Amino acid sequence: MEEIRVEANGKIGPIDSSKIPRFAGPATYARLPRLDQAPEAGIKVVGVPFDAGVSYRPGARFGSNHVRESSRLLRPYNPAMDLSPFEEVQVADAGDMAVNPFNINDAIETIQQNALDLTADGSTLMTIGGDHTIALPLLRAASERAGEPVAMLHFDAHLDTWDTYFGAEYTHGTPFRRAVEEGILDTEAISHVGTRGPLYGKKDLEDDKRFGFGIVTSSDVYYQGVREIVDKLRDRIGNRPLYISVDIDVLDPAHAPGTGTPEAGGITSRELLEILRGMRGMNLVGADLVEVSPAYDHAEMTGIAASHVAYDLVSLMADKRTTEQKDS
Ligand SMILES: [Mn+2]
Repeated sequence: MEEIRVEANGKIGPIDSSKIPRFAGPATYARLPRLDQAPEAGIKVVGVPFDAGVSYRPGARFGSNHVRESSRLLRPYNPAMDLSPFEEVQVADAGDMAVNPFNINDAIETIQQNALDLTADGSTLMTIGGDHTIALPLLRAASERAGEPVAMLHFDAHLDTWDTYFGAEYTHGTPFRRAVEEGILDTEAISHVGTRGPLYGKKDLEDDKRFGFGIVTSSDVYYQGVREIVDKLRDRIGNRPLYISVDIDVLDPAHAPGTGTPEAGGITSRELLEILRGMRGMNLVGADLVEVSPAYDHAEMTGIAASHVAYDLVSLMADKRTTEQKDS
C-alpha cells in the first residue's frame, strides 16, 4: 500500500496518521522513513538486537522492535520543548545492526564499526538496544567522532562499573569500567543517575568513585528534586561533548517492568523525561536506550516509556543540530 507521509520543511516525516491508522503497516521508529528512503538523515535511529551480555533475565534482543511497535503513538510536535524534531532535521530509522548473537567480542566489533559507518556523514545516532553491553562500542565510536573523550550521563538502577562476571570482561554490568580503562570517557564529567538497590559490597562504590563517577541516586532525585539535579549535572558537564546512556531499568518496575534486572524504588518516567529535557542546549553527540525486554512487559508500559525517552533524546539532538546551523 502507498505510504502517505507528513512532509514539512523539505523533510520526509512520519506516515500521516490522519490518513493511515497508526496501527497499520510495518513499524519503524515513530513511523519515520527508513534510511534508504531518506539517506540524507542527520539523525539516525538504529536498533541493536543483542542480549548475549545479560546476567539475569534475557530478552533485550527483542527490545529494538518492541520500542518501534510502541512508538506508533508518538506525534510530530513536542510541546515540552516547543519543537517539531522531524521538521527541524531529517530523522530516519536505520534498521537493525546484524550482530553475532553467540560471540560477544565479535558483536562489539560489529557495533563499533557500524556506528562509525553510520556517523561518517556527520549524523547523530540514537541507538535502541539490546542490553547495556552495547554502550561500550557506541562510546568508542562517539569519542572517536568527537576526537576526544566524551562526558556521559548514565541513567540506570546499577553502576555498570563492575569488573567481570564469571571471568567475562564484556557484559552488560561492566561497560563503563572498560570505557574508563580505555580512556574514552572524560572522567571530570561522568555521572550515574537513578542508581539504587543492594550491591556486592561498599567496594563497588569506592571503585566507582575512583573511576571519577558522580552519583545521583534515585533517593537524591526524590529528596532534591529534578531542578536542582539538572543544575548540578549541567554545571559538571559544561560544553563537553556529551553522550547519554539510558538503561530503562532506571525507572521503577511500576513504570518499566519489562527489563532484565529490575530494582524497586526507581524514578518515575516523568522524572526521567524532565531531567532529559533539562539537558537542552548541551553538546549532545549521541545516545542509547537499552535493556527493554518485552517478554516481561505488560500492556506496552516499558515500550511506551522507552519510545518517549527516545523521542525526547531525538528532540534534544534535533534542537542541538538546528541551533548549531543557525549559529554557523
Ligand atoms: Mn545498565
